[in-house]
Amino acid sequence: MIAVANPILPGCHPDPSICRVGEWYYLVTSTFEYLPGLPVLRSRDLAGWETVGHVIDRPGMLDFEGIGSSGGLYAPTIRHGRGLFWVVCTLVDREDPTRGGNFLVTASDPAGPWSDPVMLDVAGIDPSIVFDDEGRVWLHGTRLAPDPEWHDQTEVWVQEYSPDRRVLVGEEHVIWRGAVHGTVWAEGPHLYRIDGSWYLLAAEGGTEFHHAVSVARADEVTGPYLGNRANPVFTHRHLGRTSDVIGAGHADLVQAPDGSWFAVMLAMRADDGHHYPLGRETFLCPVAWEDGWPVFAPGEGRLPDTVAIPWATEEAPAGSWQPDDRVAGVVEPADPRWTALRALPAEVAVADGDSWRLPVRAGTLHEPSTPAFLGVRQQHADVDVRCVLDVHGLAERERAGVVLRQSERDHVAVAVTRTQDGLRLSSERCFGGDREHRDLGALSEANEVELAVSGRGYDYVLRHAGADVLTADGRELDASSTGGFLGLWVGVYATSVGAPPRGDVRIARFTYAPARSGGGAR
Ligand code: 6LW
Repeated sequence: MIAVANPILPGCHPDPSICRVGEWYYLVTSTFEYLPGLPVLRSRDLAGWETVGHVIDRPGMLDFEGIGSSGGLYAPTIRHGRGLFWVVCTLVDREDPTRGGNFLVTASDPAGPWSDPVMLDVAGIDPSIVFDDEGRVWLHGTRLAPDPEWHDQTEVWVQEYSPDRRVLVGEEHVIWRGAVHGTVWAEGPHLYRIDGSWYLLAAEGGTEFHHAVSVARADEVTGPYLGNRANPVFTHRHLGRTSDVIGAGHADLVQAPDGSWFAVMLAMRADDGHHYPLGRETFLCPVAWEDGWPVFAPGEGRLPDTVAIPWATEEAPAGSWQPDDRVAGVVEPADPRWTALRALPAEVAVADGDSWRLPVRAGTLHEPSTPAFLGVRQQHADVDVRCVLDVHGLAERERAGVVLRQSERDHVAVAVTRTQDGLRLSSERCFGGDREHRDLGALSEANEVELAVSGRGYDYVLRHAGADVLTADGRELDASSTGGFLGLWVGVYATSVGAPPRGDVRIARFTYAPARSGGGAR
């Protein structure tokens, strides 16, 4: 038996969805504008998780061109039924609602390959899928109410899906608008068939501080759904701002082989009760059934710091995404943590032995293009990310550096630019789209430069050759200040700032090291 520390997936892993097939649990989370999209993690014990693949991992599966930060891939659902794995999800363009939409993919192996997406002709977000006793497939999801009684009122719909015709069929039913009168964003719905009843689990209150979980029950999949009198059955909002974990919600249920139940859900570690630079993370919560209803964290009523898993015997396996010293160190090109913006890492960079060669691109970090960028999630509040860049391949007026990124509008960076007279160091601070670029002087000529980003709670320092260059306040870069849905990423970028690109930069070494074991914000 081991006690699993929450969050089970630290760093930006929001909107978790889980299912179990035989002895394996599978889990997916949202990835927005980062690719590969929708990591599929598996575990045999709910304790150690390893990435087995990504759902969106081939060029051209979906069009991310121009999709701004915190658009892209929203809350996915993973299920197994009719002999297949199914993932339903939404591609969101916040600027252009006519693009993207809800889609469905299937795979016989959750490691992939996943099918090309089948686009679904239904508006909204947070789709989910359930199979009835006859094997019929029911899709459900959330959308803004067409006739709202209050702002941001949503409704949950359910409709049958024909796997043969690949379309929604039959009548659509609106089954839920949240448990609380006046609530915003009843969303993230999941339907379950349990002991002869239908259960609806849904988030409400919005995915921030007021997030909550409600549950309802029906005899038929199409309703009517009767809410539990205890709704919302789980939330941290009543704990106030002195709680170091806030925003718990968007839960999904799973049953273990021994009959016990668990939920995964998102929540944020916020030392000051407001700000969470690591984003929305995945937490595990024990669930009991009482009088036909699920009780989350029974007897405790809040996400536990640790969850006892009777059958877990091993710590996280190597290569897991968990805060474990064994994942510290060099992040090799084959590491599943690498992501690029709106394109796959292999579309923007070339793996060359144990380093990446990153050809310069004209795009910068400021616009929703596909820049030359490769980065990883910040998963620990206290962390040191160091990289050695070989800049001898940079052409004149080209720049390469490290960035601590929330979005196009919000990031800080330190970079090296090749000029006629040699290399120059510069810094960039972007908040709310306002940019401050500073030239910091000439550097002595060298092929390799060492740049670093260190975080200690809310305090960030960007360094060159071990010397502090720039500081940043994580409270100004987190989603509660900037808007959006993401945690911070640390990456390398290269740009010719609009000019035709000619050169490249080599990421000779990139290390990610938690600064203290456990790595938590608390
Ligand atoms: C997710 C939805 C939400 O789809 O945030 O505000 C979205 N609510 O449940 C992105 O994580």
